[in-house]
Amino acid sequence: MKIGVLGGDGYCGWATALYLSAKGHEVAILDNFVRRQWDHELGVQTLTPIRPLAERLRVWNELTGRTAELFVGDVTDYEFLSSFVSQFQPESIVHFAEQRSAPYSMIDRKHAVSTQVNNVVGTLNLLFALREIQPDCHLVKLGTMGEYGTPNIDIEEGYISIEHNGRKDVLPFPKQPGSFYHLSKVHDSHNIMFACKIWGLRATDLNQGVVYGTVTDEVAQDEALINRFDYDEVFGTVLNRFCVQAAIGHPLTVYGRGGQTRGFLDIRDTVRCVELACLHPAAPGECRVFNQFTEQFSVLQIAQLVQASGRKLGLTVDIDHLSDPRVESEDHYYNAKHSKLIDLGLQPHYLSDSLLDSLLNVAIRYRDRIDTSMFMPQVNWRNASNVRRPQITAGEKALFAGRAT
Ligand code: NAD
Ligand code: USQ
Repeated sequence: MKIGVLGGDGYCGWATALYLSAKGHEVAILDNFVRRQWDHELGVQTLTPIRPLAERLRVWNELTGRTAELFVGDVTDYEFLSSFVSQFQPESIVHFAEQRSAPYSMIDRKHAVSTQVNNVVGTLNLLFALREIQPDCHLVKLGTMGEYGTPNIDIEEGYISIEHNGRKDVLPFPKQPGSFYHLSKVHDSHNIMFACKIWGLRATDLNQGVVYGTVTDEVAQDEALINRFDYDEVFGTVLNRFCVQAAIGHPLTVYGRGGQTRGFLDIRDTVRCVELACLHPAAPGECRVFNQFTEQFSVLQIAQLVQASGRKLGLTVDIDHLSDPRVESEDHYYNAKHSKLIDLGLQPHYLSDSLLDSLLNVAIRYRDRIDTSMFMPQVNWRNASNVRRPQITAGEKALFAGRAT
């Protein structure tokens, strides 16, 4: 298939673009590198030294003889986005190109607004571009499990049958998101559902859980293809953060009691789920929702698993309970359905000792790049405006040290 990967310089997008390319699909990557700018703004960097996109794409194409293409630009720029759709004429578009950090969206008004403008306008532009230029193209949009929040009932895949005052209907599952970022995904979902209904577009909203891991078969083929491994308090996801903390003997930063339960998946399953969605497109006018995760854990369970694996590798791993900087339930019921991707053939990678060992080993390998000032949370949900202390990255410290001598 011809598949456009929007946000292909990012964590999920890069792994997905290479996987789809390796499977023989004709892939085009679109990105405006704004995520690299956000890292500069925050003074953070990925644990792994990622190369510039043009360089890693050239290495991939040379290594495999494929011809994955690159389009540099912003999805909130309609002229650019529509010219991409006209030129590439994709059969599927996988849309990862959003600001995806909950803490980033909670820093202050400016970051809340920029997150929602970037995400909602980008997706709205894409819906209009598809309608105008390529209405049969299947939109595979990355949503999030966090759209649902943590209701005291089972979470269905997108829709719920309700009986009310003697009448029945199937309605969108209620949404109770926990950050301005998660809210942007809810707004996207509503816009996508509406566009499918009025224009007959076809879409799959992948409500993804928290992703972990960094190595996929494709990025393992050359050091230049290495993927991101974020561990800072704004962009680092919880299991990746805990592995980096364990690698240098820093206590694991469990927020509150740690009973917060979420759906999780290995990045190797992210890429497979996306391909399954592309190969089995939604029908015209249909807006499907798949819950994209493979297992659910509480944050404390995750910390205990990392602790046990770390100890086997001879690491000292303590668990700290910090006051929770977020407003979220620390103990709650959680049971989310996730059978639709399994029905399409997904064979999950479950979180195992060997995977934790390999994640810890990646963290140990790059331990010289670990900056401990990125561990403690500085963005607090209760503040209207968070002042983040200026941070100096490990790389900058080395540069300054070099200059001083
Ligand atoms: P990421 O920040 O690593 O990658 C996002 C990419 O999109 C970046 O390369 C960025 O430069 C690009 N981008 C952002 N706005 C853009 C714009 N306006 N125009 C062009 N490019 C733009 O994020 P990720 O972890 O790969 O997440 C990708 C998607 O998956 C997001 O939509 C996120 O909400 C969703 N998701 C991620 C996770 C996770 O755990 N990482 C979990 C659930 C859902
Ligand atoms: N947490 C800790 N300690 C930490 C970091 C996080 O206890 O050091 C807790 C958080 O309080 C939260 C849970 O771990 O309860 C998950 O936090 P996270 O930062 O790993 O994930 P989250 O903010 O939910 O966001 C990530 C991605 C986002 C995606 C979401 C999927 O950044 O793009 O949408 O996972 S979901 O959680 O299902 O909404």
